[in-house]
Amino acid sequence: MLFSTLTLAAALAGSATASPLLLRRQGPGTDVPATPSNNGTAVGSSYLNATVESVPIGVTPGNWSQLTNATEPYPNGRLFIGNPTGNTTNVTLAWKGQPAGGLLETKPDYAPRSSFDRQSLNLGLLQEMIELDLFYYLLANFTSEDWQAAGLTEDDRTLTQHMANQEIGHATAITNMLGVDVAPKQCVYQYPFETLKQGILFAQLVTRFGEAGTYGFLGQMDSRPSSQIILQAITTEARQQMVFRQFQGLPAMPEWFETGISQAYQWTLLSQYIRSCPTNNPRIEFTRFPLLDVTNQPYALDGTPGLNSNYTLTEGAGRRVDLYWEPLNKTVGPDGLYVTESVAGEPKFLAFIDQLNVTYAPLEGVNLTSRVAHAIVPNGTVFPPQPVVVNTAFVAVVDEDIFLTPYNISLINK
Ligand SMILES: *[C@@H]1O[C@H](CO)[C@@H](O)[C@H](O)[C@H]1NC(C)=O
Ligand SMILES: *[C@@H]1O[C@H](CO)[C@@H](O)[C@H](O)[C@H]1NC(C)=O
Ligand SMILES: *[C@@H]1O[C@H](CO)[C@@H](O)[C@H](O)[C@H]1NC(C)=O
Ligand SMILES: *[C@@H]1O[C@H](CO)[C@@H](O)[C@H](O)[C@H]1NC(C)=O
Ligand SMILES: *[C@@H]1O[C@H](CO)[C@@H](O)[C@H](O)[C@H]1NC(C)=O
Ligand SMILES: *[C@@H]1O[C@H](CO)[C@@H](O)[C@H](O)[C@H]1NC(C)=O
Ligand SMILES: *[C@@H]1O[C@H](CO)[C@@H](O)[C@H](O)[C@H]1NC(C)=O
Ligand SMILES: *[C@@H]1O[C@H](CO)[C@@H](O)[C@H](O)[C@H]1NC(C)=O
Ligand SMILES: *[C@@H]1O[C@H](CO)[C@@H](O)[C@H](O)[C@H]1NC(C)=O
Ligand SMILES: *[C@@H]1O[C@H](CO)[C@@H](O)[C@H](O)[C@H]1NC(C)=O
Ligand SMILES: *[C@@H]1O[C@H](CO)[C@@H](O)[C@H](O)[C@H]1NC(C)=O
Ligand SMILES: CC(=O)N[C@H]1CO[C@H](CO)[C@@H](O)[C@@H]1O
Repeated sequence: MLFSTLTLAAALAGSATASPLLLRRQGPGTDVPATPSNNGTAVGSSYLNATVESVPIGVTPGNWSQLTNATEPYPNGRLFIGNPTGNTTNVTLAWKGQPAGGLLETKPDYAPRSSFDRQSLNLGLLQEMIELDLFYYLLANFTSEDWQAAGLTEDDRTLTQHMANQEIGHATAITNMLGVDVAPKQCVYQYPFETLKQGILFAQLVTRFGEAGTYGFLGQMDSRPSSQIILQAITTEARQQMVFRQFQGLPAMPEWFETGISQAYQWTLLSQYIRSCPTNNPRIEFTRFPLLDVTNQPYALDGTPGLNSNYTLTEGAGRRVDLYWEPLNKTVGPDGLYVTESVAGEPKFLAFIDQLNVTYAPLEGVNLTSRVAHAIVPNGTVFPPQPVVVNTAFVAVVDEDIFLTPYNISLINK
């Protein structure tokens, strides 16, 4: 869907023996003077004493009169500047200082409580383990000189090693939740890249769909204690995704909201890169849809590393997206144990899943024999002026343009 694997046939076996680098002490990189200019003493003043006053734009101190549409200083400003006119305060407490309600468990048990939980964690663990393999692979397969040629430093390699080590922590936590004897184990992977730049782009896309696939189910887990730990892991992975964006010099975060997708979409995107797993690994029960390939997708292979840029890959709204999809009933991996499935009728719309929104564009030029179509990226806002389709958008071919919101997005699979 996101990475043109259908056209990039190159498949590299993941190296299970990738030798880690020695993690050196954190410190200045080669471009940074070894001695801090402040001689190691703290700079700045105490944060406990206020020194300046800041008044919200559009009001004068002491006057909270409601803004009007005409006077709001920015879109929606009238929604959060002014004096509230209602009062919903409820003084019932659970204990002193703690409002009543919430779903706290005082003796949490960090284990799956349903098949939904277990399957979601199985999938999540497969995701952690490909990332673990991939990050080590990028270090083991490409030399310091390769990294330098891509504009990346020894510190960037060290950071990548650190991110691989984070995956050890995440995989350990999920394995403990599932039970060591029944948790899925590491597989053999096939990667669609040859150069380091392509590998970094791939790592960014992998962390992106891992992140989005997790946001899609976290709030639905029967085991809230488990979801808490997954939340704290996926937040770290979101930062990894951003690091890989910055390694490419992409805009750091053009979105206002991160995107959630269903587990089935995550599994569809992930499974193509898993060649073979240990025979007793649990079967993933989420649907493996036919992969969707965007055949005119631009990729950022000419960027230079940086914190942020204005670099735009696409024209956004109005751009034509060309599609090709796999057939149904195709035998697919890992190990040829899955087939592509869907309960959808004839393809009618392209769903753009991005930020808080699922927006649809009519499919044009549909050819069910060659399995191609195209659609135009829709123009809409999340909240004005933020466009809905920015950054890595997820797309799906669907038969109906049903209204969906972030919490019920997995209904799209039905
Ligand atoms: C740091 O220490 C050196 C050596 O004592 C001194 O020459 C320099 O002025 C100091 N720099 C600052 C910013 O205090
Ligand atoms: C805050 O400012 C007051 C007055 O200048 C000073 O006496 C006090 O020590 C300051 N407090 C802190 C924590 O810096
Ligand atoms: C508060 O602001 C409103 C809107 O600008 C203005 O009409 C009103 O006179 C102001 N009231 C005071 C007390 O300044
Ligand atoms: C102010 O904005 C709201 C929400 O967009 C709209 O419903 C209303 O008609 C607007 N009022 C005026 C006077 O433009
Ligand atoms: C809001 O309601 C609560 C509970 O009735 C009350 O204690 C509080 O004073 C009210 N606040 C205001 C600003 O009226
Ligand atoms: C206040 O909260 C308590 C505890 O959640 C609830 O039982 C009660 O109905 C609430 N009162 C109002 C007025 O909503
Ligand atoms: C990036 O975009 C901003 C806002 O449009 C603009 O001010 C800035 O000059 C742009 N940077 C470059 C390098 O063009
Ligand atoms: C998207 O819609 C906005 C607001 O209607 C409009 O200003 C903008 O030109 C549109 N962009 C495209 C690419 O159609
Ligand atoms: C897929 O396989 C199922 C079961 O073998 C069969 O009923 C169905 O017609 C097949 N669909 C396609 C599109 O080949
Ligand atoms: C659909 O694709 C097939 C296979 O490429 C081709 O033979 C056929 O002409 C196409 N149909 C239309 C309506 O373009
Ligand atoms: C996007 O989602 C937000 C939040 O639910 C909603 O307010 C907005 O209307 C949606 N935009 C579109 C174009 O559907
Ligand atoms: C250092 C190293 O292992 N480099 C290999 C990385 O992968 C490419 C593509 O398979 C090989 O050509 C390199 O030899």
